[in-house]
This record gives sequence, C-alpha cells and structure tokens, in this order.
Amino acid sequence: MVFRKLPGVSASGMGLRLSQKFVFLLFLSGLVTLCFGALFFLPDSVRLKRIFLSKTESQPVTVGSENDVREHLKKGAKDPEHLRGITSAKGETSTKLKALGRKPSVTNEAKTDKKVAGGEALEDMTLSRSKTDSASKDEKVTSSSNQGANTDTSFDYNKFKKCLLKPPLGIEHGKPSDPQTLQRREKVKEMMKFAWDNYKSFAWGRNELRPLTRNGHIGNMFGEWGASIVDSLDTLYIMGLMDEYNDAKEWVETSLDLNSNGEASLFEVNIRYVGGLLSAYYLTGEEMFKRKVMVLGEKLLPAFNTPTGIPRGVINLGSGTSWSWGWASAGSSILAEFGTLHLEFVHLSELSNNDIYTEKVMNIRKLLNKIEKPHGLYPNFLSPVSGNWVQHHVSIGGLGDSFYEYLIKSYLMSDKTDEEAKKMYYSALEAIEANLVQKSPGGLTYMAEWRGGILDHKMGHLACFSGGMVVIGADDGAPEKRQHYLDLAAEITHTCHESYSRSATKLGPEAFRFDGGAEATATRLSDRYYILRPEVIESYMYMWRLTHDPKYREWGWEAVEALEQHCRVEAGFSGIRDVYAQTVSHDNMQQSFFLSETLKYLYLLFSDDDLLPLEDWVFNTEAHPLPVTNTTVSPVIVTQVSVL
Ligand code: DMJ
Repeated sequence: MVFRKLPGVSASGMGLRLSQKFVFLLFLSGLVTLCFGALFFLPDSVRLKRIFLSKTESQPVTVGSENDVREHLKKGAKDPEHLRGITSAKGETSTKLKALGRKPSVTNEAKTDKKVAGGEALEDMTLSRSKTDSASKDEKVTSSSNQGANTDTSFDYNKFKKCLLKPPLGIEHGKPSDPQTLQRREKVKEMMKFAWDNYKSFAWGRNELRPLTRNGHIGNMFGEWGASIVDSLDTLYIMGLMDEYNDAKEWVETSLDLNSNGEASLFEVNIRYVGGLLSAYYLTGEEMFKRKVMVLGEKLLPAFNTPTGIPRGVINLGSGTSWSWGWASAGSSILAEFGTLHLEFVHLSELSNNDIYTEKVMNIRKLLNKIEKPHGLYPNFLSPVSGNWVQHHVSIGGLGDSFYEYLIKSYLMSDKTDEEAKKMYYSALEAIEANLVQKSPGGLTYMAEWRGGILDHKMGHLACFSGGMVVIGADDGAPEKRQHYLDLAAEITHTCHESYSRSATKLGPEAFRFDGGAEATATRLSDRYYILRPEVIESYMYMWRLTHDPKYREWGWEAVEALEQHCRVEAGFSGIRDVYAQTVSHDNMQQSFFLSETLKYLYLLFSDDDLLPLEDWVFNTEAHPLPVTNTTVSPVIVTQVSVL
C-alpha cells in the first residue's frame, strides 16, 4: 500500500481504519528496526556504519616497518620465535577466586563474614577511592577507556589470602628437610641475589643488564620500563630477599611510568608487567600493585580494535595505536602472542570487576574454536582482519608454544571448571601427537615442526616447556591416557635433558635436530647459543612436583653448575654463543626471564611442594604465579555464597 499524504489532511482524515493504522505503524517500526539491525552486519569500513555505530576506540592501523624486524631480531636473544601463546572460561564472563569460595566452610566466623560482606565492600571501596585520590599521576589516567567498567573494585584480599592452602611467603614455607637440597636452594638464592645486585648497580631502571659492559639495555619489545624489576618482584619475595624486594617495590611505586609513550609487544607487556604486577599483588597484598596493573590493563584494550577482535602484536601504550610486526606474514598476528592473554585478562576482570578483559579473550577463543584447523592443528599466523590462517606453519616451540600452555592452564586456573579450555587443550594435544610427535632412530621422543604437511625434524629450546605442560594436564585427560601422558612428558623432558648433556657446556642449544644423523644436537651454527632460557628447567620443576623422581633435582643441579661455570661473569650472568665450545663466548645479556623464570623454577625445584602449591597457583608463561579462580555469575553473589 502506498499512502500519499495530502497537504492539510491528517492521516486520520485519510479514511484509514484504526486497525489499518495499527498495521501500518507496526510495519513501519519493523522496517526501521530491520534497517538499523542490518548495520551491525556491514563491514567496519562502510561509512554508514561508522556514522550510526561510532566506535569509541578506533585506532589507525599500520604494518610494522623493517626497523621493527631488525630491532626484534637484533634482540638475538629474542627473535620472533621466542614469542609464545590462549585461553578462558565457558560462557561465564566473571570469575571469583577459588579461595573465596573454598576454605572457610560453615563456621560462625563465616556467618559473621556474611553479615558484614556488604559493609566490607563499602569500606573497601571508600578505601580504594581515597587511595586512588592520593595515587601518582600514572594511576589517575583511567576511565577514558573504561568501557562499561564497574568501578567496584572491592576485592577482599585478606579473605583471599586466608583461603589459600599455603601462605604465599616462602621464608618458612617450602624449606626442604634434607640438608643437601637446602644447600642447593640456598645456592640458587645466592645466584638471584648476585644477578639482582649487579642489575641494580649497573642497569637500574633499564630493561636488562649487560653484564660485560656493565650497563643497561632497553629493547623496544618491553617498552621503556624496567622489565627486570617487575619480573623479579615475586622471585625476590618468595626467596625472602626482602631488602631487594622493597627496593623493587619502591621503584614500581615511584618510577614505573605508565604514561610513557613506549611501543611494546602486547604479549611481552602482558606476560611480564601485567603478570608480574598481578602476582606481586596476590603474593603481598600491596594495593599499589593492583592500582598499577588496573591502569596498565586499560591501556592494552585498544589493541583489540580490529575487525575480528584478534589483537595486533605491537602497541603504543600512550596513543593506543597498534600494528602488526613487520616480519609477520602479511600483517598477521601470532598465535603464541594473541593466545597468551587469557590467564592475566581473567584476573584483570577479577580485580576490576569489569568483564571487558574476559570478553576480549573469550572472543579470541570463540574465533579459534570456530575456524577450520588443518588436521586439527593451529597454525602460527592468523589475519586479524579476515580471521583466517595466513600460513600453515605449526610449532609447539616459538610462535605457537604458550597458546597450548594457556589452554591447559586456563582449565586449571578455573579450578577445573573451564570445560571449553579443557576440550580445546586435549584435542590440540591429540593433533600434536598425531602429527608432530616423533621418535628418533636413537629412541628419543621429540616434537617436530609442521609446514603445510611437511615435517621439519627440529625441536626448539622453547618447545621444551612441553614436558611440564603435558605432565600438569596428565590427570585430567581421559583416565586411560593418564599413564600415557606421564610417559610422554617424561620422554620429552628426557630428550631436552639430552640436548643439554650432549653439549660441552652441559647447557642446551637454541634448537636441536633429529636428521642427517643428528640426535638432539644443533647442526647449524646459528642454533648453538644459549640465552639463559628457562624451559628445560621449567619441565624439571613440574616433573619433580608431579613424580618426585629425584633425577629431576639432579638434572636441575647439573644446570646450576653449568650456569655457574659458563654463564656467571664478574657482573652478573650472561648467555653464551656456542654451547659446544669449550671456551665460551658471552653474549653480554642477562635476560629478564632469567630472574623471573630460570632462577624461580630452580628455587622451586629445590623447595618442598608447599611453596606455591600447584593446587593454589598456576604460573603464567613468564613464571608469575596467579591464583586459581572459580567461575561464577557475579562476584558479589559469590562472596555471599562462599560464606553460607
Ligand atoms: C619467556 O619470556 C616466556 O617463557 C615466553 O613464553 C617464551 N620465552 C621466554 C623465555 O625463553
């Protein structure tokens, strides 16, 4: 029907019946709704959409320059292959620390807690507000990107701490009873103090120490902040190095300038700074760490403004602009980077009471779940624009690694409620076993790399974390596979140990091969370096915790001796250029991960299991411990339910 409105004649004067008018209006409103709804399906680039559905946070997008590649590769140490990878919680977008829902069962104290729950929350809010008011200028930079944030950040730290199985401070906890192990633990503590003291003397505030030239190093991957300081906070704390910890804390409070315009890898900022500040907060209860990490979390959000929500690799924290690494295939994002955000982002939501962080990582998971996977495998490069794989290179080492790690750890961190992460992890592991896991002629189990169906019989040092990953997930797969996973984890760890014991220095190369007669040795000159990496020791630590086979402590001690002999220099620890050379040549870098990971895992290896028990904590990929959470509908409701 077409109605022409005549001037001066009202609709009622057009002779329409009431029912006709009603149908007409219904039709009209339906049409309007339909048109508006259709806008959501238009591509982001359509102008009409931008006019009607303006985004609050759109950022210019550029592709990384050659300099990025050079700077990235120059890190030598930290070539692209070092960047590891995702995870989450099914459907629910809010989590609550497991501890809050666990320990204080039905006691009078608990009932009292319940009565005052609301009151406590209010007090906490007031407290945190007044603290924020007096906080540094860094911490006042909030809210512009506070997308729908619920500002109630009344996380009850004391309740959380009371509910842990073991208190987090390691002075009285984890002390081994046998004298030899205790002595070894003390040695590791001394190494940490030595590494830290030299960093403090020669590189304070820089990202890393150059121990030969006795100066500091700022790599653009970590922004322009003191990476080694934030990375060391929890290691110093659990070792009971309190003067050193206090210096680090003071620096974070007074000098960690979150307003600096530095460009940095989203992945590195997340695993080191977000992870390091979160763990420092959970271990110590210092509110300052929480305030800092909340500000930082917000600064990462613009990186997700891509057509798919898959973040790009590099971000300018000042402007929020993000772009892809210049070396990454066709402006793609890296699996191990966008896939290594989940643990930290769930905790950001937890502390801020703002679901946005969890939503960001759940969106990534949704896409990865939906997309077709060649042979069930996840290739390393994905376009953040189209959401398609860019190449079919699959690796459990560099570019892929921590994605798989974060799947199983998301499940464990959710107090084993995140079924989706669990399913994704075990399917991925099945595909890895079917396509990548190989046995060498000499009987060594290894994980090869996969390039469009062709196997490259090489295993990177980075891939050696997988022994630990497989063992922490051994109990939760199909019951009939438990023993198989334990065996697989032990075999991989054994292979990685072989890569160490077959070298002159008893330290392992960056990558080792299983072709042309090679068995767990590097055949190329360019693969022979060791840069103080933690992955092999990380697997020893998990294997020890889950099997208590003393050989893992022995292997850890071999590594300590080799580090002391070949990597310790006058002013710190340094990587070496060739693990097969009798006379070593140092690379002049004390990597930040040596402090956060290598030395921490060694210390834990020589401690009893009640120091950061695996039931309470999961370690992020930079070895920063984060507490186990439980999924809930609403944190407030859970606080109440937990004390019923
Ligand atoms: C660490 O920074 C992290 O473990 C990361 O996931 C991969 N590489 C280094 C250490 O080798």
